[in-house]
Amino acid sequence: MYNNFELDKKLINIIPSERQLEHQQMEFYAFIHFTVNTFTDKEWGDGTEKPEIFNPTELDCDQWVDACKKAGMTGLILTAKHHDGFCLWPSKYTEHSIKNSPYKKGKGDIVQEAAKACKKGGIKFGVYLSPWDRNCPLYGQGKAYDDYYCNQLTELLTNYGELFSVWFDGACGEGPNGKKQEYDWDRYYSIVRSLQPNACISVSGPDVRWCGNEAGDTRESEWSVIASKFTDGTTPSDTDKDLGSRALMLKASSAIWQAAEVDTSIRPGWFYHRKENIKVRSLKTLTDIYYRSVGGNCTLLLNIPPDTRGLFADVDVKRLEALGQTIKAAVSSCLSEDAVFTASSDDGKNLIDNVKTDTYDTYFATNEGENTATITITFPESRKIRMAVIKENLLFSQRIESFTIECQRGRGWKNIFEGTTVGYKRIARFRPILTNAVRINITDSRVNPVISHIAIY
Ligand code: FUL
Repeated sequence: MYNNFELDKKLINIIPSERQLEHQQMEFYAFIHFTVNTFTDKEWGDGTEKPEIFNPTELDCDQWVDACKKAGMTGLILTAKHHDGFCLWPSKYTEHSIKNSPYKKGKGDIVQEAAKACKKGGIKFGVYLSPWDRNCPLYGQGKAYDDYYCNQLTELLTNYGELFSVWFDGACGEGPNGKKQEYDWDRYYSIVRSLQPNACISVSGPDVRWCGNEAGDTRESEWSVIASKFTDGTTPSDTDKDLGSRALMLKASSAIWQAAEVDTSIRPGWFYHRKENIKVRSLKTLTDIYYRSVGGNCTLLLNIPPDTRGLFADVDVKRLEALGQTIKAAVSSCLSEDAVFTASSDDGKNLIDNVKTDTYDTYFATNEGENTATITITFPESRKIRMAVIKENLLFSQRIESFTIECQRGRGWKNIFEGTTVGYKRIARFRPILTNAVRINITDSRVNPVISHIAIY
């Protein structure tokens, strides 16, 4: 028996909720930062901006959705209100909104336009509603502001169809009267749960965790089973390097399921600035972020800011399309579909061939306590391989601690990849190599590995 069995048995009881699982399966979706800042060329408005300056001349949410879909995205989250307090929908509770702007002569509703475009395009929709409001005079006055915020939340959660994410930003600065607000998070959460029970409450909320940076950096070992409190009374921070290793979990007094979301922008800023047209991230950088996040047990929330016309700039559109093509091409021909899979051992009921199909309905597992496994994939003839995809069945938690990939060279085996966590999905990329067979060695796992899918490309 291996050392950590008792701890591991506890940890594998922690699994995602249905909404968390559905959210993770979305993999890659868009963030849209759009407000008065787009017109003032700023990143943070101070709330004194005049609604008259908000005037997108060619706004077309179908263009956004189309570009997102070409990139392979499955949803879109819109900043309905950023820190400046300006609302992209005609909220009943403030004059600081689109209804006092020249856009559609005050009759516009961009939350509605975006929601409709998503529905039409078949992708999901979510909202960002900044709790920090630098315009609202009630900000910093406790319940009075919470009432205001909850009223706005209720408008967004009732009038725009089903939402997949309600994204709460943790930023909490001073309001117009120099005061800070203590947010009544529990009250906000209960509104989301009652009005949009399927939506994930993201970032400053229980369902989806901020990855800890806005640069697109990822952890080598990304755990979704994480410590939420330690025995000494302290709590971990989203920016900690280690959130879920066994060594850390030994010090935890409670643990939860929370997968990481990588939020980053296609440009240096979150909002559009013309001078950043030459700083749109390269295809190589974006591809790398995609593989490290979606292929590293995270979801990817990539921001694309519309310009003053209300459209994505041409360079961004082209970059998104190229990204989508690159991602798609990489998995266009699966080399393991007709290969023979064998496993060093199994639990007698879960055949190794189950991993050929990408579903949680079937899976491969070893016996309890057998925390290692070797899966051999033999091709009908030698093939040039460059990538392996491994997925755990998250209904059985996240278990794999480490693995290696080898390929057959002559009579021996050559190590081509070493990894730690797998989780929802691990995309292992390596230098293209010609081989007859691949071996995936699960070198350590909690209790026993439960794998839903393996594919070689
Ligand atoms: C931060 C904000 O201050 C930025 O403007 C942006 O919205 C980012 C996603 O979250 O907290």
